[in-house]
Amino acid sequence: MQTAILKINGMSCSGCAGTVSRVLKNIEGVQSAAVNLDAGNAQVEFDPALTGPDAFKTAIEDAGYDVV
Ligand SMILES: [Cu+2]
Repeated sequence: MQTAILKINGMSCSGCAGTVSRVLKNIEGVQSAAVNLDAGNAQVEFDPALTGPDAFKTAIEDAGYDVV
């Protein structure tokens, strides 16, 4: 497993954090996703053979948030 920390812009409430968490966990190969609303980031644990930060960025942007 590998861990990535993503900085996310646009999350304004716990609903946003929940959405981001859900889309990340829906990606095949993602083991866990911990979204911190106050810090505006997400810590993702994933299998690098199956997925990676590019897929996380795409999924988060599709959900309406920005990865910086
Ligand atoms: Cu919100």
